[in-house]
Amino acid sequence: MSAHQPIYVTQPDLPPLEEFLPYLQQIWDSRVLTNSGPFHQRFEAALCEHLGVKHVSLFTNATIALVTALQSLRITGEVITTPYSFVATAHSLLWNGIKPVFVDIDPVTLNLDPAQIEAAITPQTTAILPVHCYGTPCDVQAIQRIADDYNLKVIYDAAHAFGVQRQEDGEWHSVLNHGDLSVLSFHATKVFNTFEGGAIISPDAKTKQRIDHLKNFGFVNETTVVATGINGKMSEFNAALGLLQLQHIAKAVARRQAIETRYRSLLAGVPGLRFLERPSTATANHSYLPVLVGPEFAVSRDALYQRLRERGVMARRYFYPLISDFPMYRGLSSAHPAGLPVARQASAQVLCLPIYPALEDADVQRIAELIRSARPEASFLPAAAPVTTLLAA
Ligand code: T4K
Repeated sequence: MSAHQPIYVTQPDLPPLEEFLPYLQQIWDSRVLTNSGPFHQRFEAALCEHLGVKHVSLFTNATIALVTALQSLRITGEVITTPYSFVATAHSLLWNGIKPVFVDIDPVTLNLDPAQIEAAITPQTTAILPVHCYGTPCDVQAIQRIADDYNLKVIYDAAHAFGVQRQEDGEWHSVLNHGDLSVLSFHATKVFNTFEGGAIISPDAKTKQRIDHLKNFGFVNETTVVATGINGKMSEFNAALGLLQLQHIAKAVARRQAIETRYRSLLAGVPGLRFLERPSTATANHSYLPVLVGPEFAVSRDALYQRLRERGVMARRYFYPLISDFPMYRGLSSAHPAGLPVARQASAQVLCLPIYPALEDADVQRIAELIRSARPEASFLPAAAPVTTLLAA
């Protein structure tokens, strides 16, 4: 790592360019650039196979996919969601004229706390929008029980959960099969990227068809429009890249895992620093590496963030501020800080360390040393000595 080369929280993983050129050649030859072309269809089929899901609808990004997922299930009124996420989660509700109702998160997983959900349900509640934060699965069974009891839909924001599986009855199954719909992101910063991209996972062909109509303006054929759809289509370029990226994802996740293991061992036992526990009943994609910087750590979270930045290490505070603190949300009664103590504390303590396949072991070592050696800045003047005394001395 050169002193002049910043290290960012992530760096997109790309295949060797020469591997992508034949795909580009096919697009140039066919002149089919978008509108469900051959790569789009092949990528959807390959994703179903790779992820172990029934139906995939590709999208231009996860935000439009979330907006469309809510439309497809005709969600209205109020939706219960987490304040501890990227702002797109709640924005997708406002874009549909739906009122977000924030409830607190679980202190271990940092996902929506099922124990808080019931108290937030009103006659206007139609759905729950949880997030598998950092790829850690939500308590899908508890959430489904509540949804069944109150006849609510569940849409998972699974932007972080590419490839994550849960152990169920002794077998491994995709976490994306839970709820009514799940939404993936293939943004450049995600563990699996198509530059920009996203997808909705649906359980049956009819739902997929409705979603596919909605992402194509509502067209069902050349002359018939059945819904107020949007343009959410993924292009052939992104789909072709995704198809190729699938060949490399296993190696990328393995490298991420090795990096996480290294960080954990180098930073083991540092007072006040806590890694999130990984549930043994789920696989991890190592998309993010959050640590919680508690009061026993040598310096505050923000001082550590600043110390790293000054030395070219751009760790990020995902997710600070809380969504509920942004201007378009903070007037909601559910946004009041008193109701969200766990989310508030996590947001004040979290720091996501750089993790991506090209990150070198020496970089991890240096970042860990920078964290281990953090000390409060020495104050310039002794605290008790007034300036006049010093001048007189
Ligand atoms: N739901 C959840 C739970 C999400 O986390 C997200 C997105 C969404 C929904 C919406 O998904 P999309 O509609 O985006 O598909 C980033 C991403 O832009 C965003 O996609 C992501 N979550 C969020 C957690 O992180 P920023 O503002 O932190 O991105 P940025 O540009 O600062 O990138 C972080 C670092 O990554 C840069 O410092 C350098 C590196 N980088 C970034 C890009 C874009 C690169 O090396 N190359 C690149 O092309 O939001």
